[in-house]
Amino acid sequence: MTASISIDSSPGSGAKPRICIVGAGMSGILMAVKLLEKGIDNFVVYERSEAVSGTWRQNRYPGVACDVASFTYSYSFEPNPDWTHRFSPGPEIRAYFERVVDKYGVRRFIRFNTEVTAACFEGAQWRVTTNDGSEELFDVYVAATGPLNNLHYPDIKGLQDFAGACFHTADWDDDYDYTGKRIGIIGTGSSSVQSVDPLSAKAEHLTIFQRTPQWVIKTDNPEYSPVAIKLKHSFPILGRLTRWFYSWIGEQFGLAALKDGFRRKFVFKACQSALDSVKDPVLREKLTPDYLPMCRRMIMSGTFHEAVQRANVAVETTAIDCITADGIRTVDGKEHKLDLLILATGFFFNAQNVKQVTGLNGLSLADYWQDGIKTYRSITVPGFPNYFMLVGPNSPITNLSLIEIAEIGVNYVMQCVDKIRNGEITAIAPKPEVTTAYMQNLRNAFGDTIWTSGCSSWYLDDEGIPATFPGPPSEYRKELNEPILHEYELISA
Ligand code: N01
Repeated sequence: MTASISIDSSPGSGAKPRICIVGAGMSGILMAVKLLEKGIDNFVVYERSEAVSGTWRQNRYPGVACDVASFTYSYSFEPNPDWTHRFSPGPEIRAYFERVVDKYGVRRFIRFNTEVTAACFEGAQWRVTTNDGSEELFDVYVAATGPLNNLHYPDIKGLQDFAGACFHTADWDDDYDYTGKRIGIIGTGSSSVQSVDPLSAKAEHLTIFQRTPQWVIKTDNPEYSPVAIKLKHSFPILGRLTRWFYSWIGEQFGLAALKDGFRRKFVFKACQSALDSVKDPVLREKLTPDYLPMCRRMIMSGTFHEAVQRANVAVETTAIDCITADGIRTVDGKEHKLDLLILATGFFFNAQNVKQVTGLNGLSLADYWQDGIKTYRSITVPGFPNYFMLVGPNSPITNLSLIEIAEIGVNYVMQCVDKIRNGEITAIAPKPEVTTAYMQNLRNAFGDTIWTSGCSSWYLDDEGIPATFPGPPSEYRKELNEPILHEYELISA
């Protein structure tokens, strides 16, 4: 395909800076709304799929829901008194984002089915290439690609040989009717735990293949009554108070990960009491982790403990030997015959989703990160001017509302955009030495957290480099309150 260069072809004024947003999920939509709020319409949102809402478009498995309360998992400027549950189901969240996109006039800026395949900083601009071979120039690049959407398929012998239906939780086959089927599900993370109840309610049998048991907190998820919804419409303060309360809970989780004390005891007790509700001691033993609660991401579920005790549900803890045409063989030689195999095996963390990002001096992001991901305050990277990551690596994504994190990031990017508009800067990239010091501080702080207490998780990579933020959200908010320009190199054309 022949490459073509077109500049300023998007809707918009053509005024500088021209902004590229990659991803029309929660954070990309937010970025677009905030630009439009300031009267900036010179931007493009690239979306590789045919629809908005990112993770909520991609994850359609039975039981999918947010494990963060809906009143915090919504934009601060767009409260939704109509949430039906404390933890609303995925389709409702997706509908919320669709509504926001239309209400704020974002849709016309989105290029659907257009994947950014490469981005290269040249002169003082980003040359962005898309899958149709076209190229465009931008002053600012905002990666709104989300931390968890590159599907991880397990490397298990024989996976291709399975003759039944097989799909990943994040690539659900909506047409497949699992009623009366023998189902196997590999993995015990949030996606698996959320789907155990609806799957087992219809399946002939469900076997959960568990490699590592997880701590699951029992969280009731009542449906809000029409009266409660009406009250929230009449008194918006109620929604704000609920939001504030759940943000406060998030802060306590962040603090509990840092320090021993009453907060941690409270969380430990809540996990433990959920396990106590499992009557069969053998099953309880299987489900009991050998690491501390909160070391991995906590799982919230109001249905799991009851569903896992159903007669048609089994938890298999013997390691998988291979997958056969008929099902799964465990290392003890036992054959598990299956009609449907579900891979609830998670994602690759924070791959940035663009195959080739090239910054100053031809350095690729992949090469810069080959020894581990390094960021400056989660949002920028040395050598990659005006490259901003929303909910980037090292942001506090542990059981907090990602929307709150994205709002902090967007506020920071908007301040940088303002500085470009008023001529204060052209392009900025964090100083390498400042970034090195920042990462060292993160590592040091991580040593004092529960996340290093002896478990493997995506919070730390193989080199022990933290992927999340070792502090409560309030501290992160302070860190990204405003850009500290002397910690940046100013780059001109
Ligand atoms: O994936 P996971 P997830 N053989 O990575 C197992 C978010 N989320 O999709 O623990 C056998 O947590 C793996 O085993 P082990 C949330 O942030 C949010 O459930 O590595 N097993 C593990 O059990 C979450 O953290 C919501 O030993 C294999 C599982 O697969 C993140 O998404 C809802 C294996 C993967 O668990 C990911 O959750 C859902 C193998 N070869 C998800 N390979 C909300 O509500 C992997 N596993 C917002």
